[in-house]
Amino acid sequence: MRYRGSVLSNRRIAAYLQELAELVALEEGSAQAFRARAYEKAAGAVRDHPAAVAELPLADLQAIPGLGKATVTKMRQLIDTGSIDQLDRLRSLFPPDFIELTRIPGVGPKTALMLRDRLGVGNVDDLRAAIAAEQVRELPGMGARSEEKMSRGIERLGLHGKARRTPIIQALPVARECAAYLAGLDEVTEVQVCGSLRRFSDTIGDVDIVVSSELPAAVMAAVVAMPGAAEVIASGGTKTSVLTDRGLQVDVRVVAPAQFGAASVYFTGSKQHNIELRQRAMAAGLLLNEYGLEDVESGEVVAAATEEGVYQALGLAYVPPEIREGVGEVALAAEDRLPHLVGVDDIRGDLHVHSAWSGDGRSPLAEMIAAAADRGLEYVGITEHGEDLAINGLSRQQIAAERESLDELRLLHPDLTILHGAELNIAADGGVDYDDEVLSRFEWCVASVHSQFDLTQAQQTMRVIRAIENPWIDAIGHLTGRRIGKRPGIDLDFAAVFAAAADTGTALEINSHLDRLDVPAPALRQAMQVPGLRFTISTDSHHVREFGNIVWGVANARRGWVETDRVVNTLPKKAFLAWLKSRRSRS
Ligand code: DGT
Ligand code: CA
Ligand code: CA
Ligand code: ZN
Repeated sequence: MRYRGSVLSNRRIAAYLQELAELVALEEGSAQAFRARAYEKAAGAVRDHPAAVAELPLADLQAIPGLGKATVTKMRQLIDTGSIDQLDRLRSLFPPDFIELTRIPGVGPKTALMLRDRLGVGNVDDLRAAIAAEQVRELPGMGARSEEKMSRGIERLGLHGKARRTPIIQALPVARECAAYLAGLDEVTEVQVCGSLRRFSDTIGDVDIVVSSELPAAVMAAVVAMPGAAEVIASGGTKTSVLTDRGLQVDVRVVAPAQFGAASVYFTGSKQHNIELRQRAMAAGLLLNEYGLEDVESGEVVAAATEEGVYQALGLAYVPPEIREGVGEVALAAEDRLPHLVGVDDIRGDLHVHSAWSGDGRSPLAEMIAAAADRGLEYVGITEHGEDLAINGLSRQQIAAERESLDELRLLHPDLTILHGAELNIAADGGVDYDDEVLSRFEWCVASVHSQFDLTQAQQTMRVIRAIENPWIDAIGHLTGRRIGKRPGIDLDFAAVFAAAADTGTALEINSHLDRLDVPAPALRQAMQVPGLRFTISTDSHHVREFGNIVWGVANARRGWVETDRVVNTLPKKAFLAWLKSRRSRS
């Protein structure tokens, strides 16, 4: 019998297995980490399996590579009953509030358990109180410095009180689902996601959606009944706020179709951008609000239906949403001197791509390359992990074998230039994997920090600059190593790093993964002040599906005011290869 008569998708089953892996790791500690890894691996296998695994007979399930016997038993239970006993037990042992503790730097699973057993700490707020009372320093292995490190981590992650913000990777799918639901309503004419999410901020306070309709009451009723709305905070004639089951607030506002543009401008913000628009309006004898732009004296509406119309009537070039932050863009728009922001269509190559040769790669090399070719890319850098990365890295023998297999793939895809490269690991002292002999044979090297996130700013800056100065390294991958909302980035002297990168012609990667968006946008704005500094925008794909993430990297670059001519993978193939050659012969 099947749970509620519906078939569980592979994605759902994989999510259960992933959660199981995380909780098992918490319970068992590092000694049993292999069990957690087994579930993690199984999750990947299920996610990537072409057929719906919930419909497979037991024997076929067991035949899927990556699925052990114990895992298959758990999956059967899930498919038949809708839950897994072990998972239920672990969930009650480790509620989400408790797990959140383990994201704080300096609080591993062991420490979190000790905090709970000895001090009754069950969530981040409890921990803050315990730190304030100087109780944590009394525990074995802890001290005043551990307390300091934990409270800094709590601040930097934004894990406290009202300032709690949702990482964009969680907010975006919620917003998309809500927007799709609203767009499907008969009464709704147009839908626009606004607020910080449209500006592509990396964390989101709440989701703002503007819809246009002639029948606001019907729309508001539909919002209250929206699937995924766990609680209604407030519902009025034109605005309804709901909370999703994960605690994210969604504000939906309805306006008449004739006012849709003005409302979209107003609720996209930012507050400071809006203030500057209103000041400009006032100076011209106009009044700007969420209903439109009108002439103060005559009361006549000058613009309201479209955003373009509103900006135009204010004498401004259209300001792309990603840079509506009130940091100088309005003045530039008035002079028609807005930056020429990089666009998705400008991207011609992807320079950070893994395949199943890497331990964490999920699609075979041939499929990754075919996918790159299908996307119409002119060049691709295959960058498997260097050998210093435990489990995932490649030995010299594997590198040689991969290089050989590329010959055939190049024949299959004559229009795609395939660079055989690597993603090297920047060690604490700034050194990288392999020796010069191996390094000299790579055609493209990215180098990234994957360890030692807690060094001092001086140490981190030194290690990254040493990598930048390494003649074999063409680009620095995900510069800060942050995972938004989970791990703060390494502490860097950006000015020093940017100067070194400009000097050596080493590019800085803008990593597209929604969890990373690294280099962060504020640092990009700073980097754009440094003449000669170049960027790559790459996906860091581990699966064929991830090439599409390029849109997020580009959006983040736009938010950082990055212009097309600064991004080397917007160059046509010939020009790109010439750039690469010139920077490689410089060393
Ligand atoms: P968030 O939600 O903290 O990530 O940031 P935003 O920018 O989405 O801010 P939010 O949700 O408070 O407001 C949405 C937009 O509405 C904001 O970008 C600017 C605009 N706005 C302008 N004036 C006002 C106002 O007086 N009240 C509110 N609620 N919003 C305003
Ligand atoms: Ca918002
Ligand atoms: Ca809001
Ligand atoms: Zn990496």
